Amino acid sequence: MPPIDLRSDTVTLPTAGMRRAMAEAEVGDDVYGEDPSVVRLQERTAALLGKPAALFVPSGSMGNQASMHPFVRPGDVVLAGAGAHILHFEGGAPAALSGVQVQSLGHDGCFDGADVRAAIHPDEAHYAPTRLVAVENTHNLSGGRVFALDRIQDVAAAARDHGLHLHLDGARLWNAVVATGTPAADWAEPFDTVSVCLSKGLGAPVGSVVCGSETVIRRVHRARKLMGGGMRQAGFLAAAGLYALENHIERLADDHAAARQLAEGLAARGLRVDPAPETNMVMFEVESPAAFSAALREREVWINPMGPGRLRAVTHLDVTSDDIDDALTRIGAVLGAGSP
Ligand code: TLP
Repeated sequence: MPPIDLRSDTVTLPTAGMRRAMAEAEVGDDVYGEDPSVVRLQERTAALLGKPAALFVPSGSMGNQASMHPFVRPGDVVLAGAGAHILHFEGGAPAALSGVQVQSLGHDGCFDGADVRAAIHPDEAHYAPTRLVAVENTHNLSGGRVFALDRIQDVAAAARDHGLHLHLDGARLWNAVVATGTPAADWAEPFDTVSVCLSKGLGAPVGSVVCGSETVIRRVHRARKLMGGGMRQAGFLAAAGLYALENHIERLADDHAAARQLAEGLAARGLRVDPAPETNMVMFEVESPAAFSAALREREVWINPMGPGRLRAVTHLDVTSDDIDDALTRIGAVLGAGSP
């Protein structure tokens, strides 16, 4: 029985076309700025996001951390939505690498300008300076939720009024683009820095790109160096990213349809689940997520627990609609066995 891996959209393997693009990539030493494939990837991503400049980085985590590091000082406060990846899943990097504290806002990963205004500390000696606002779109822990554009604009206005740097963790911005039909540049417009991933739904093996103004990206470049993220013949990876941008954005609609198919099937089997996920993630509730995940694993359905009482299933390039039907049959068998 072949495994059906729904742990994350990070598990995809490069397609034949992507492998060919990698094998044939023109490369050079990117620390000297001499890798033509990296330069092309940066230019292409910057154009898609409507920003003047871009920088290829090894991971989404580094994209976020290198985007924040130059614009904060130790002791500062970063405001971010409840459940933000930067707070929960980056190994404490905001504190460890930049000395900042992250303060959560709102519910389900989303918040409003009023939340930002209310959270900003007074300019008085008792308080840590509030310096930066980070938005995550789509929002992972709330199940791939899209952060509505009008709310982002409201947040951006509040940030601008108070001179705060505005960062977008757009690891899955492409999913928001496809789910809403709103172009990437519109989502990116209010932000000073935007980090987008190539290695989530787009199916590239490695890499993210940070976009912003020339001045901002020069500073992010220094932070990337500081964090050890300069790469040499990185064009092999950039070629995979370019291939992904050309070939794998529109097809995210298939992942969204597969997520809806899975959610409807789980609801039909009596599980507590949002039957209409917005993008490619399905959160569902069980009493013992670890035991349920282990029972699924025995039947070769790989789904990880995600927070108390919940599991997260993610659809991606390497699962088909038939795989979802198979997964539902196997999940039904686990439930039928009274487990757990
Ligand atoms: N998310 C991973 C895990 O780290 C949880 C996943 O499986 O979803 N921002 C967001 C919103 C992310 O979801 C992730 C990865 C990152 C940043 C970090 O990207 P990488 O893993 O490339 O450092």
